[in-house]
Amino acid sequence: MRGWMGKFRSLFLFGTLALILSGCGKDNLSALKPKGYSSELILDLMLISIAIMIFVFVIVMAIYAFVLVRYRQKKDDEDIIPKQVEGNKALEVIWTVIPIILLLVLAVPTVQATFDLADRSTQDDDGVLTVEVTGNQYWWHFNYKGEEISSSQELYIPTGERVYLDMKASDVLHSFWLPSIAGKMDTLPGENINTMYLEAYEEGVYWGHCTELCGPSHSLMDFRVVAVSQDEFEQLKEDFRNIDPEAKPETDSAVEGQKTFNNKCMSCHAIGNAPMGVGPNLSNFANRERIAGILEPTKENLVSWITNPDEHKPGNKMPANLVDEQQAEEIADYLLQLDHTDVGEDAPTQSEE
Ligand code: HEC
Ligand SMILES: [Cu+2]
Repeated sequence: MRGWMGKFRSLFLFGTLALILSGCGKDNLSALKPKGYSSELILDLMLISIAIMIFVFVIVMAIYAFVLVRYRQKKDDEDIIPKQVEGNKALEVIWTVIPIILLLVLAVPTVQATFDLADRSTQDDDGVLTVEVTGNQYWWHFNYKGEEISSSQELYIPTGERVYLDMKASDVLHSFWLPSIAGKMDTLPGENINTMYLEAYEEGVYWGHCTELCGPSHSLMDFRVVAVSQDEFEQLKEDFRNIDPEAKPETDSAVEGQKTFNNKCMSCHAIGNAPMGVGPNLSNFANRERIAGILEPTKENLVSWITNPDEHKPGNKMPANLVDEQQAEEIADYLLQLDHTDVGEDAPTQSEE
């Protein structure tokens, strides 16, 4: 019975572990597969500390095993008291000096990287982009400083150059975590602006999460960073500036949807460049990787979101039942044709394995 239970238990343990670990392999959400300057630097630090830990572990375990075997009590030795040693200068020097060296090997690159990641020396240079990031329960807003464009849930950046982020929160603490490009930075309510920078090496769509428990839908507070070439980024700015919120959609259903949207939804949402509202900016909504950061961008999901957002993100600040089912469908037709730029459409997305 016991044996069977034991076997079952380890099977269960390994099964669970395998499940948990399989969640760690997403290409575009992994600190272990860096695609940017900061994440590469951070991975190097992790590898140095792991190497040092393994080194210490192996040496200590080797000595431990050696002592266990070499100095164990032998058959006829019961009455013998071994030679008593009180202190050994050489040994003490060794086990003080070696850890100091190890700590230095760890400290020097860590301090260097800390200063490097906090560097803002080029932020005010010409042509350097700063994005003002705001964390909200449960969505992210991005305002491209001096560019007169803004976006929500999805941040567009050019590859191969530093983009600075000036970060804050509108309500409670959040944390912006973008493991494959950079690290993690808290966003604080109030006057304190935290900063970091992103430098993506490759074009692509990178996934991010909020990592500061901020309410019931904290775990659903996702965002995407779309890195495009510098030329495409120029094009994107142009396209975004030209968004006309009043542009007439092609189908009758979408035209109706636009009317209802302008009546019932514009108090919180914006299309085109506008200061941050109560809800996300929906410019270019049709190009989004996800609805509300989490849902596959299908019409069905969108209608379901519009009629009952709370079902998808408990506790979020969008009211339910503002419109009936048919109006929701018309609005969905309208929103799903807000396709104002081709930029980023062919950026490689996360491999779905
Ligand atoms: C009281 C303000 C408010 C009103 C009115 C409102 N919304 Fe929202 N809406 C929000 C907030 C806040 C969110 C973000 C929810 C979240 O992700 O936590 C949101 C999210 C959304 C999203 C997902 C956005 C994204 O970035 O992917 C859609 C789509 C949406 N709303 C559509 C509508 C429609 C359509 C209406 C009108 C019927 C509407 N909203 C009315 C506040 C509002
Ligand atoms: Cu959050």
